[in-house]
Amino acid sequence: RPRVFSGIQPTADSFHLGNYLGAVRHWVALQDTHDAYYCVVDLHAITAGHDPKTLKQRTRMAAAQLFAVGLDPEHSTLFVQSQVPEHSQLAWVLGCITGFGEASRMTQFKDKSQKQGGERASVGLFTYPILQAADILVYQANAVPVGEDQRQHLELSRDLAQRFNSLFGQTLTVPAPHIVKDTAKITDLQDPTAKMSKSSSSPAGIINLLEDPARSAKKIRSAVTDTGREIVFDTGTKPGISNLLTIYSALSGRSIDDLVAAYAGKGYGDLKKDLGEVVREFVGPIQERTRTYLDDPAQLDKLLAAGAEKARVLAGATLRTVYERVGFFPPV
Ligand code: AQP
Repeated sequence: RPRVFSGIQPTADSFHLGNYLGAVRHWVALQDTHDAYYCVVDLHAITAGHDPKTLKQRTRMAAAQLFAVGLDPEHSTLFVQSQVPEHSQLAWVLGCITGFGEASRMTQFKDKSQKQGGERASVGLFTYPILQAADILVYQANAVPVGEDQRQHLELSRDLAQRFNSLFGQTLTVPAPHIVKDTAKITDLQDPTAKMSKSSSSPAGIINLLEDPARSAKKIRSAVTDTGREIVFDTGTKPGISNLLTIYSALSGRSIDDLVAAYAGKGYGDLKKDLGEVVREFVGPIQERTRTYLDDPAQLDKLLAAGAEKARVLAGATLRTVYERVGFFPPV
């Protein structure tokens, strides 16, 4: 079976609908057809400053949500990045074959470092995409389910795999992006031309999986919509309504065409009210299952430890070959 790898940062208490629809939902689908490795990337989560206690709690919350939305430990491997040291070890090697200019071209670094005051941004934030490449390559993953915003980072992972192979001999699998077009970018409810984002959206722009659905419904009612009154799907001229239709369609399983036909002659208010209800029905069971996992942290930690153990078998094998090809001394 082809292998997939993907990761998510524990940088907030809850995932938002962009994380879920752009990435995590596909993780669940792929576990039936692929050899699936998924990771809560806590090493990435310290690149922009953090609170140690919150980090541990958010790591558990991320894992609980992932199990709650349908990751099944029998069908996929879920683990915490810092429990598998091979990620960092491979990242060092990859960092040594990455050009400084090449890393400087990453647009996410440019955006995020600006927010951190330019020069004061951490070196960890700068090398973030190299660690991400190591995450993927250490599992020899064939495909990586991510949202559109991660395309450039994935391109770097491919370049680094190819470069390593040409320098040291065929070792690393070159991964392909797995980006599902329909939900590749969920946008901010208050600024429908920007992506919904933990770090840059205002609270009113984000729908969180774990928030009170009444709050989500209120945010949807206040979502910025477009001029005109007709409900049509056109991301160019109607980004606000199109975003709401995308979310509605993905959560309800109804096609966009079906929704547009159903709302012909109705107003934005009707669509928003119904979408609030769709969100409520969708998140209810997820919130309940998440609570069940969080109520038993010892059991949750055990599931994650088992995941890490399984991940280390694969990661260790890749790292041993990499070390040997690079010319390091054999392990003592
Ligand atoms: N708005 C989005 N639409 C579609 N997919 C999205 N993803 C994130 N936002 C959207 C996808 O979610 C996955 C998790 O990525 P992450 O944990 O690295 O978070 P992120 O990309 O950093 O998510 P945020 O919310 O946007 O956080 P900040 O603000 O820190 O950048 C990835 O696969 C991503 O593509």
